[in-house]
Amino acid sequence: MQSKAQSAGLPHTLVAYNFVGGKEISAGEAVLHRKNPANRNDLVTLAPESGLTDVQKACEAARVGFARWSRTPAPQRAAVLTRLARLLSEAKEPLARFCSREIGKPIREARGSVQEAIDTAEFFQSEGRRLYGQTVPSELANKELFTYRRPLGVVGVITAGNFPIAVPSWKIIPALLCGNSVVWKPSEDAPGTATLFLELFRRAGLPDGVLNVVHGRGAGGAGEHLIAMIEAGHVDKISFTGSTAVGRQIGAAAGRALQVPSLELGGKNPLVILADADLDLAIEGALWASFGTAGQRCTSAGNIIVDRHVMPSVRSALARRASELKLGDPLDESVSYGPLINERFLERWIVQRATGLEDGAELLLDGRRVSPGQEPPGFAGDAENGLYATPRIFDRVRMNMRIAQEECFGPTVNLVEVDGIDQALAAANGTPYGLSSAIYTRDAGAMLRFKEEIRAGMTSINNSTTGAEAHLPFGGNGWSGNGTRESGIWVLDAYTRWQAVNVDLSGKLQKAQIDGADASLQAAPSFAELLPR
Ligand code: UN1
Repeated sequence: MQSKAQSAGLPHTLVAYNFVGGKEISAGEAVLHRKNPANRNDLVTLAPESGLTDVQKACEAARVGFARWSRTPAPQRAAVLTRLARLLSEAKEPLARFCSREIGKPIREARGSVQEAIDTAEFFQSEGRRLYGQTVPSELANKELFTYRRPLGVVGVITAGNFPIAVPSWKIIPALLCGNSVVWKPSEDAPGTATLFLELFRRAGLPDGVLNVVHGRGAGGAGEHLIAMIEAGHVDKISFTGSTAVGRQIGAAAGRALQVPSLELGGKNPLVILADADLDLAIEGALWASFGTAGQRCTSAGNIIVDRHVMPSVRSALARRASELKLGDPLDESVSYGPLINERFLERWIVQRATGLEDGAELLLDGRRVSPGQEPPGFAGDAENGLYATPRIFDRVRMNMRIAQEECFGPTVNLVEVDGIDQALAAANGTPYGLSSAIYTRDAGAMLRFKEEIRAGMTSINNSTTGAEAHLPFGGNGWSGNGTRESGIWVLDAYTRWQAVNVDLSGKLQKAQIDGADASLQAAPSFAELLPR
């Protein structure tokens, strides 16, 4: 297949297209401009701003694609994933570099995020030869019972900008393997990365109409239109990664249509350090959980909950190590983190400083936007044109403060002092979220209690809150999601429905719960005969 993703006459600018029914559809009048967050003069991608009709057409094309794809044997569907895994491996470096330029993810992390998609494709290529149902014994003679996984239909996928390859792969790959067709609305922060990922799906040999892409904004744009398609009867399932507020809207629309959406939402993830912890390991983990990806992961640590006996050491080590982090151009292999993904995240992160101070928290490290003349030591970026921010650490934070409760994408973390495991657990469970969690301790009893009592979908023992592996269930509870999970065998339940089938070979009408029950009663001695007369 011929690809038309090309430069716009502007050097280095990629022109993204909508992809509907196997056809590339260029932008009309409304165009999204995606600029490099490390250098706002670098126009990375131009993409269509899709309207309601564009989204509707994509859903119609997906309905047509579904008819054929759902009847393609699962091992043949999986063969596309075998090729996709190979193509992703071959394209890993250029894809990672482009992703790094488009959203500012440090190049080492961008490679990791492509690897996550490779791992996912490899896992599900083999699942195509399983996708097991069950054989179940019948209560009646000459009768067989079976279960089958059936695809749902058209799946709408809406994804965020912070993991523009890994997270879409978690949704699109299993949805397709299960026999569904997809309409994908990628993040407006990463339309170019989405287009390159789509190109690989096309080259892997996906038939027309099976994967359709519509670009645009979420609120008031293509994302909102795709959600409207649920009640219009054009979409059978939505899978969404993004904010809790939007997740609630999707949940309401899906609920009215009696659908179960997959919702991966926000987090305010606790990382606990008990008094007996290996402190060097804990500081290393806390640093990576808080400031890796500039704190822009749904699994980033929000509250570092520290036993009072080790708080002085944790406070000084964390402040020192955070102030030594190297900020700069994400393509520089040596940087700890790059810019924020967009202005919106930067603005909210700036407001969070005032919110924390108003509520009585203290600044251990006063993270600020990097501006020309005010660069931190070792800074290796463009302060004038990049969206850079230095690490912020709030100290003496109490769990009832807004900064302890509200998610904030950006380099910021809170220190919360506690006394022992009971208080640590209360603080760790003290937000409405429940995505990821971590504890550092050498005490097996404390590990067990944390595993059993923490209300989070994911728990690390002596490891960071981030870095879930691609074949373990990923997802959260409370404000972090509706309990659906991504990845591994667990995600199959999100993209299939169970069908129960019975085959009766007896040649007569056998009545379940009636004929079988009577037959066993006749064989048993009569209960009445046992009673004295
Ligand atoms: C996200 O931020 O939406 O576990 C996903 C992690 C990554 C995925 C994060 N593998 O941190």
